[in-house]
Amino acid sequence: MIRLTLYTLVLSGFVSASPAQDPLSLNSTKKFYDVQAHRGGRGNTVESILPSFAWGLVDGATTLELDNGITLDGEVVVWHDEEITARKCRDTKPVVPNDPSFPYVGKFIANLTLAQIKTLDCGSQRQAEYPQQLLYPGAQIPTLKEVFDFVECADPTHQILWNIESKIDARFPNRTAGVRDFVQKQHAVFQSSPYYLSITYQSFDWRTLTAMKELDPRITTSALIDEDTAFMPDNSTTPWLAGLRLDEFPGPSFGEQVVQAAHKIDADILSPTATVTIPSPKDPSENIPFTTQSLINEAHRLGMQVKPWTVNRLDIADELLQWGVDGIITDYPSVIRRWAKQHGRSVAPKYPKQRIFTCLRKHMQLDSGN
Ligand SMILES: *[C@@H]1O[C@H](CO)[C@@H](O)[C@H](O)[C@H]1NC(C)=O
Ligand SMILES: *[C@@H]1O[C@H](CO)[C@@H](O)[C@H](O)[C@H]1NC(C)=O
Ligand SMILES: *[C@@H]1O[C@H](CO)[C@@H](O)[C@H](O)[C@H]1NC(C)=O
Ligand SMILES: CC(=O)N[C@H]1CO[C@H](CO)[C@@H](O)[C@@H]1O
Repeated sequence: MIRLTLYTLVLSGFVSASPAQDPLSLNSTKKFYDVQAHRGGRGNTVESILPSFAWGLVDGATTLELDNGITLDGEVVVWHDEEITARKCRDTKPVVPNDPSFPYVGKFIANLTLAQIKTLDCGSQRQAEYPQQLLYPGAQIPTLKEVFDFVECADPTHQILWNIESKIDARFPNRTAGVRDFVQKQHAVFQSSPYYLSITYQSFDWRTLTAMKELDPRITTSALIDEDTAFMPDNSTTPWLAGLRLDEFPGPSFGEQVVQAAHKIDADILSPTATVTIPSPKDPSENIPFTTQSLINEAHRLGMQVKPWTVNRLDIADELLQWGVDGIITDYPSVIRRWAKQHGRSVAPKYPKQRIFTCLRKHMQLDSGN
């Protein structure tokens, strides 16, 4: 009932203006080259905790990129994985004595309450692939609202942009919340935030993108895609693309088919992997990059932007820039920012460090039992 009410309200009252005519959404996009700090900047800090986003601001990101999961009790949390893994998080104590769900490591976010998740220490372990990560022992998985509140403290004039993903599993409905829960719960947090119109909504599961557009056409959407979601090895229809099959689009190239499919669901941005090659659909003995010049040209022809991920190598960034990409999602925002600047792009200002860390101290909740 609550869901229906929200849905009806939004549809009836709020959503008549088109995004292009909305003066508030204008400052969101065109000012700076879009350097996106992936999970806050995973190369520099352990991912997705408040300090990750602090460093994303220090490093002068244009956009903070992050993922959302939905807890058992319906809270929107900022975490990439469906499951709490021992590589990233440690149990501290059960939330109540003899909690049958304890230990929480190894469980799905969708099967844990926020209170259970808040006992986890997810700031103590440096990932082997990112040896420069700063650690913040005791740091908790934040809710989306906590991230917005902290960043607003450090960015009171709301300059930062957001790219927020629904981490829904299109293959296994029992591992995450469903489409309706994701879209409605994320939208409620977006709408009550001062950053409402500075948010891009991204997903590999294109069902959430179409559902979000239907609920609120003012939200910019970005279609994520890679070799695991574009097609299935057995040629069955992929569960990720809202029922679409790339081979049903005219192309002629694979990249053009990807763009045409994303355009079909009215996505504003296409966000393809830029770090893998795939066997060429024309000649499987040859490998082609997933992101190509023809993909980017076709997107621009259809009025879509292209923002690939996760680009940590400047040779790849150089090639993408030559092809005209509109932004880069990276684990190293400071590196991509100075590279963009060297290439004559205007980049976002760095936020005052002292203010950021004063806000961080105020907003960070360390687990007192740890
Ligand atoms: C755009 O920037 C102005 C200040 O320059 C700020 O007041 C406003 O809230 C921003 N708009 C959004 C949607 O964040
Ligand atoms: C989800 O369902 C699959 C079968 O569809 C089953 O194999 C798996 O154990 C289930 N997982 C959970 C977490 O319940
Ligand atoms: C894959 O499936 C599609 C439609 O179901 C069919 O048209 C196509 O020929 C198939 N491709 C291969 C390589 O089997
Ligand atoms: C999303 C979700 O609720 N997943 C699973 C939680 O755990 C039970 C089993 O303990 C599963 O049946 C659910 O599907």
